[in-house]
Amino acid sequence: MATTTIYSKLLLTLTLWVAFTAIRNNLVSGSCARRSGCEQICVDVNITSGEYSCQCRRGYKLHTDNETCVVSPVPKPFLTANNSYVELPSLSDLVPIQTIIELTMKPTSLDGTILFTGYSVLSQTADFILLTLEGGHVVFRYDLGSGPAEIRSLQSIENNTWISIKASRWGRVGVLRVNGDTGVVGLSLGTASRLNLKGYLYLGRHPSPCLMPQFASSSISVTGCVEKVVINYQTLDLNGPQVKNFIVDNCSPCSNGGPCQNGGICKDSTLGNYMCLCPCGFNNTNCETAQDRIPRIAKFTGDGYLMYTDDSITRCVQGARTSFLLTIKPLSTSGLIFWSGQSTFPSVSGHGKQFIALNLCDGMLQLRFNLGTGDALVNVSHPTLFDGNYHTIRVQRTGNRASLSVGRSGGMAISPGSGYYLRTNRKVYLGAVPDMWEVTEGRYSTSFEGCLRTWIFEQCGPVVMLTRDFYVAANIENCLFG
Ligand SMILES: [Ca+2]
Repeated sequence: MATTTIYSKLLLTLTLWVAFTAIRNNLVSGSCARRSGCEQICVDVNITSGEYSCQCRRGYKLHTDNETCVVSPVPKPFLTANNSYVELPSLSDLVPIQTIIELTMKPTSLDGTILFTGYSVLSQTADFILLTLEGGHVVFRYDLGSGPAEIRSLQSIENNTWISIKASRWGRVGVLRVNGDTGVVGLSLGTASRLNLKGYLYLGRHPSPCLMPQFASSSISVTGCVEKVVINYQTLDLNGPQVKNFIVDNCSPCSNGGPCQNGGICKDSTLGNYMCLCPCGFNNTNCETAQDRIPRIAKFTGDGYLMYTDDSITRCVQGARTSFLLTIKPLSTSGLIFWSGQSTFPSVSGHGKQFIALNLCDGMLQLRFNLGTGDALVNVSHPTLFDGNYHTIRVQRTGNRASLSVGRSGGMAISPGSGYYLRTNRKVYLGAVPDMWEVTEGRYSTSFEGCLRTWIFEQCGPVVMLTRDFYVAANIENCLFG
């Protein structure tokens, strides 16, 4: 009996030890766990190579040492909708004789309330201050109790550009300056000369526009980023503890499409920075430079991609067969060349999402696919793939059997399980896929660098005009000596 008890205890101890070791090994398996100097957040980039990246919490940004976090500028409010507002403490009696409002913003609409404080039908005083945009003109209205002043800017402002407004009054006399112009002068009616304010100060719309004076013709909020509000030389804290926000976002370089021109797509990168994905035919930081002609041979420089949705292309990729020839000139030894897959992770199957991908990995050409029953991989190395010439890659899949070849090198693989048909989201990418790490579930993180000359679907579809038949083209340049 006693022997059995001791044996049970030993077994239990052993089981616990095995379980503990398994958990511990699992915990320390990532690069972050093994070695990380990250001050706040560490993210494993590539567990095999030990690559990791440091990130910082909101309100901080990564120092140039890539490990420590430094306090970053507090985010500014972005009024996103016609009923957005930021509620700030009352100015009360700070501004009775003189009121100087300096406001910097980037409006994304040309009509609406910018700033309002004062009068409501509930308060005892008629005094108010109101700044609006009306058809692109800044209008400054105020009432000291005996009738309003209305001062309208001469110039109209442009949408989505930074403007600075300086609206001041001294006694009944008011001046409105926009973007440092010479200004327009006005005078309030009657004899009242002191501004007696009650109630909150609002950026954007008053939460109850029906309580505003009838002069406040605009019951909607202007939209856009508010950078700074200074009242009588005191900068207001737009993120203070008493501040309330309603439908307000943070300003970012990509707010409202950002600075990208000619249809470029703005992507926020690290805090305060952005990247423009330029459509075919345009390049430079903000896609502002038109290329002489749309490149016939697509050059990828590490941040570009082409996306196709045309049925004539997607039907040659998904289903029972995938078959195409792609002529490439790689300029770096790693990067995703081709991707088509499902959008969402099918949590039920346990085998990851379905996809087919062609990539370069340290000089090795790889074809990887998953038909819902596990990954299959073909590795092919070709001695002259990086000789600066074009090489034609052949990809062929019939059901669960696929082959990859370039020149005289080739290989094939059969995917595990019973999967036969490939289901994708009917999008086919060349060069990269946006949010690559997440979309490919960590399989790929590097974009293709090099040139793609031709893409031919054998036995299936068309000769694709790479730079004509796309649905989205981002940062594609011309391969000049292609
Ligand atoms: Ca008054």
